[in-house]
Amino acid sequence: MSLPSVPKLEEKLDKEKLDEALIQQARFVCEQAAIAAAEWRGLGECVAADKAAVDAMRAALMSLPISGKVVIGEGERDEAPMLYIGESVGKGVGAEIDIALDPLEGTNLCASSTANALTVMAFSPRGGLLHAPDLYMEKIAVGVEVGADVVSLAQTPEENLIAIAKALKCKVSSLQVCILERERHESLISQVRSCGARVQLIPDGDILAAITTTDSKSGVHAYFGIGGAPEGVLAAAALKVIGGFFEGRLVCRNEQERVRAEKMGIVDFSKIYAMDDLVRSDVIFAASGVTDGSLLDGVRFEDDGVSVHSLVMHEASKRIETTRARLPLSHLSQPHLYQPHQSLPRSAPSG
Ligand code: VTB
Repeated sequence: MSLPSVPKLEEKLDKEKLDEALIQQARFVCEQAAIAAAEWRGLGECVAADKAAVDAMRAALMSLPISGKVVIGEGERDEAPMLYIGESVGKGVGAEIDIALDPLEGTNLCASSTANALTVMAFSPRGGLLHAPDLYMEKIAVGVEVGADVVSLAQTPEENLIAIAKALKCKVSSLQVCILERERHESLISQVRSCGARVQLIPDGDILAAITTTDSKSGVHAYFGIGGAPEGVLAAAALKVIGGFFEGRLVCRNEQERVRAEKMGIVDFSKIYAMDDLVRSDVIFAASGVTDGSLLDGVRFEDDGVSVHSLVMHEASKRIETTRARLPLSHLSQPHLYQPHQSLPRSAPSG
């Protein structure tokens, strides 16, 4: 039996250098997609906004010195022209990276210029992320203060609420659960309310909803409900770094979806995926704000450039940071759409 070798100092430093480069690259990719999407804010054009984000994200990924493979993307090769699952991105040199991406999380939010549209991406070493098919996923997320093994999709919403209240030493009536406002959640919403807990309904954006549970000042104690499976893996990546708990269970609604899942090796739809099943190794998570939101500000178009607010996190180094990049106008993906009057100051100038 051989003992695992202790990495030499140079190897350790090389790994740190590589991680640092990947963190910067992940941030750069999200910034580029956010700027492109922001040019479509409020124009009511979901498809165009999404396409702009996808094109910009792909161009940015292609410029990186990585051997990247999209494992969570915009769909499969035959239905998505770009950033499809299995697509190779990057220059084909350097680190072998698996990539989960959501170029525009909340296309409706962007098209209607409402809060919390983001661009989101995660990098992981090859094999580090569950190759989740583009199906729905039942999800539950809580912050680190609730603790491990408190909530589970194997329990009813009532059991979960009682367990959370016990862990937080509060009453169920003090709890607030974030849920996507969808018809499919009518029964879940009434179950939560009949326990006495409160419900915060959101129109879209359940990656952010899961992240919000980790902020003890947010007033949101849990996220429950069914959203996209790709968004589930991205939420798990974020919670793995910040500290929090997430479970997911794929939802298969018809034969077509079952075949799609089977092609990706998934046959057991009763399986509950813990955070470590969804994200199996080190991970870098990055997000940039497109519209103003509770976590990140939206892109600001200013007279001589653009500013982008981003969050980057790295599991191994437990690094979590927000940054504000100012990029010159030459970085705009579609300069013809740039209008200086789109500048959105934080508060109206007085006088
Ligand atoms: C969620 C949410 C996304 O899709 O996963 C949701 O995070 C689920 O799909 O922002 P439906 O819209 O079909 O319910 C979004 O709302 C849009 O991608």
